[in-house]
Amino acid sequence: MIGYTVFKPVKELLEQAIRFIHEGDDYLVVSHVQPDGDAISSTVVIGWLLEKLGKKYTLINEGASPSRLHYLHLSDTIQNYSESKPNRSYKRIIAVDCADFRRMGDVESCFEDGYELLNIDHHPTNDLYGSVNLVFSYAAATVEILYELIEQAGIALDEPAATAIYTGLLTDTGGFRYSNTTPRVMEIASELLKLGVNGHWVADYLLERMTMPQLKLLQLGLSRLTFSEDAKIGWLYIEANDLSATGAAPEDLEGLVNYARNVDGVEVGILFKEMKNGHVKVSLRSAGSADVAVIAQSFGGGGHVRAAGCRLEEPLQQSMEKVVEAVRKALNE
Ligand SMILES: [Mn+2]
Repeated sequence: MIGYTVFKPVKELLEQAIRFIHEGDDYLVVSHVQPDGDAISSTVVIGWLLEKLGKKYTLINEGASPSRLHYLHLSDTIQNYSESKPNRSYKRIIAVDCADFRRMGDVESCFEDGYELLNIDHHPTNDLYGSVNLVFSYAAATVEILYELIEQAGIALDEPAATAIYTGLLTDTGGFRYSNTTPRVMEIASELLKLGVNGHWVADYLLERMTMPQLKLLQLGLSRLTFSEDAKIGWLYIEANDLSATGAAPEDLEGLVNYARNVDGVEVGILFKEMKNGHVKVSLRSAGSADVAVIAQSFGGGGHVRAAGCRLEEPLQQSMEKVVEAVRKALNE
């Protein structure tokens, strides 16, 4: 756990972040590679805030936004760095939902020398790489911190901003089901509903609806589901050409790992995703008895106690053996 908040009261840190936002007038807002619901929501909420304050800003991420999040206000203005690079550099950066500097990917190449960065995040593994760090690991999502920030700044939320915050909360709590669903999360969600957010529509659209390619990918994944002898570890894998074979989008992999973890008796579920370059992306989910953040960190990754990830520069088969073995060891400790 990051002990930073122990030394500085929350309010003081929020004020420091608000000063950072007021001081400049031209910002680059960036989230992590392969952005998820919280990443995109946080990006557009900062965009909304900067717009309110009359600041100039550019929203950018390495990689495309999940198409399902197109309904979010300003989401169509997020640039995809892999497709078009800005022909200028930026002095003031706001990074959201990025546990470490590398998570921003190549976007860092448009940071000016001597740049100043506001780091807003909720990952316990955040290494405080910003000039100002607003990092609260008790927050369920980065948007939860943004809600507190906007409230502290005395700015009234409207429905589009509220819908974005609600979206980030919903996705990072797995539909208000994970252990990070605190009383505070529900209080904030309640306030957002009062502002006109259509909670039923957002939940149905993001969590229930499936595209046909998404279903085909799920079928394929389930057909490969494997368990350890004691059935405490479950894992499945997706090969590099499976996405194109099924027509599924990268974001359709989200949630797949839960099918491995959700089985009675399983302590850790793992999804192995083979990338086009042969490297393997690993998602780990724990039912509670293993700290998967520690396991992910031992492979150079990170995350939370119950949800973490890492990458291995090794073939799929070897990666699976290594990670399953590390999980086995962790469970037997
Ligand atoms: Mn998040």
